[in-house]
Amino acid sequence: MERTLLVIKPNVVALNKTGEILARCEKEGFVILGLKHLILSPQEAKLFYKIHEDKGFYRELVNYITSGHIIACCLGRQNAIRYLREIVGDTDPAKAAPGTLRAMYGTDIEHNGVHASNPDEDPEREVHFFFSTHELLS
Ligand code: 3AN
Repeated sequence: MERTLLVIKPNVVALNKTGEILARCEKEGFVILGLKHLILSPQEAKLFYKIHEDKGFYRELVNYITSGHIIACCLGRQNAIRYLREIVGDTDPAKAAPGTLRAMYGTDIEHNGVHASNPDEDPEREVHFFFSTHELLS
């Protein structure tokens, strides 16, 4: 079973949509291996998004993800990394296919509702950013 990371971003958590999203993931065959409710500090957020530090939207990205409680969720499934990206949809909610999480819960490209690990950006690093080994079901 492969692992990946899903983050439900602050405005979606505030809308009380966490259960709905986790139920969708389970329905899609994912197992919840780890689950955490937390607020990132600006330092932690900068580290998490370090790969984007030279982008024009970096400051806004850090401001958004630190603006309230988030849910970090480690999900397991066969082909988890690519399958989660499929159900999350395009980075821009306006371009995301109907029924994808970003189409359903995102408002615009800066506030796209959820994060899913990118296969090219070390999903295991992202899982371990939030969870130590003993916190995860194996
Ligand atoms: P994805 O999350 O789909 O892999 P990335 O890695 O290109 O997208 O971008 C990381 C995050 O940065 C996105 N989830 C989105 O919140 C934000 N972002 C990406 N592109 C833009 C943009 N052009 N303007 C504002 N925010 C952006």
